[in-house]
Amino acid sequence: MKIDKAEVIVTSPDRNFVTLKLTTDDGLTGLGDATLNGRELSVVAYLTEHIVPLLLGRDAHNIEDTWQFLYRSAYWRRGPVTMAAISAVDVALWDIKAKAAGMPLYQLLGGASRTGLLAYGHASGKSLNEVFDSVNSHLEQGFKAIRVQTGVPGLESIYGIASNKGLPGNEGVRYDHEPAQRGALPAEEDWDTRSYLRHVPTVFEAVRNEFGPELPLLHDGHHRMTPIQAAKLGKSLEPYDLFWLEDCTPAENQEALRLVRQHTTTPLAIGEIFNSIWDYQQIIREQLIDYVRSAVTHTGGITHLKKILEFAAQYQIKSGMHGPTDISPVGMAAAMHLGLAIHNFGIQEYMKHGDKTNAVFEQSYSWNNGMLHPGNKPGLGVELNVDEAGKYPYATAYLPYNRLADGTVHDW
Ligand code: EZ4
Ligand code: CO
Repeated sequence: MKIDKAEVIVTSPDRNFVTLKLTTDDGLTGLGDATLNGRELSVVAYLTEHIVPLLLGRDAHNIEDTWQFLYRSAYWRRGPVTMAAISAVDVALWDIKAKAAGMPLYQLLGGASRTGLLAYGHASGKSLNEVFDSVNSHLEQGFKAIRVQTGVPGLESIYGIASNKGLPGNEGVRYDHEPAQRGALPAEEDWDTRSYLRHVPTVFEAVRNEFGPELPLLHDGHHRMTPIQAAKLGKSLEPYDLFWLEDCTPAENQEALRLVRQHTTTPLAIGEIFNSIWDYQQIIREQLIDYVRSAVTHTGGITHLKKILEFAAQYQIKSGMHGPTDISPVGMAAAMHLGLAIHNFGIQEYMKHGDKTNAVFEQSYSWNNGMLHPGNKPGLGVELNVDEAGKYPYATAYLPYNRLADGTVHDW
């Protein structure tokens, strides 16, 4: 079974997505997600110029060998662009292998370890009232775990707050929470860590009082704190029993988390911008985190993320795969198959895609009573509707960035 055709498809329903489609000589097709929010075309170039020519004629069954060949033969290893490109190849090959076997992909990964995947959604609001409304609306949708992001007094526009502007063509319809914005330049947001550290615990206190002790609550610090600030936040959130505090520090400096860990029992999750096992080596070995945030899409595919998660399992660290809307339905399906199969599944982030995206990517995964399931179609269970995809050409979009009050650029 040889790879006969490799196409890179860029489409922008609601937002930009990059998809790799492989076709074998016996007519099977496989899809892989290569979307890198705000830097999509760099992955398109990496795939088109440097990977597609290497794939044609290769045995589609040799997934591990293809992974090692692409990773090692480049010489220049790792990095978000390279690893997103390798991920797309890897997932497309798993899709093909599972279709060839006539099985849903999770069967090839060891079979189901559970009946469904606990998923969390994104509640947010500028004011406490808006936060409560958003939590209520998520409960009505069936979510059994909820991330809470809140506005901070004095800051106009910050990460994690859904805008009521909506998407182009769907103005006025809230779309939780889409940070990238179409336009020629990145939007500028505000930041002040001291105000944030003062305000956030008051919001979690109010949310706990309103919604009770049982609901799992999560929060994303989005890389803004120093280790000692993160330690302080973790400690001040302890009474509200968070499921996790995410990306509290930038963590390029893995040792930073030692200090956070020494001061707080709030569980820590990190890694959505990591791209290989080497980003995790120290923090897993030293048990500095509780959840691995990597997405299949950004961490070298199922082949590589499975290795990270198996390493994590030795230390009782669980999965908490990244699942924002910038992971395409192809990437989400890959996460669901992997999450269903591994023993140390923790939780899956799930932001529902918009209607246009759902029309481009025909899905067989399901959302029922707060739980996700990848479905039982052979392969990943996602197909790309080429006619729908063709309606939405690439549109320049950037993630925002941050400045402090004095104009200093800060981590976003
Ligand atoms: O900002 O995926 O936990 N989720 C997140 C996301 C990220 C976006 C960046 O592309 O932090 O909202
Ligand atoms: Co995050």
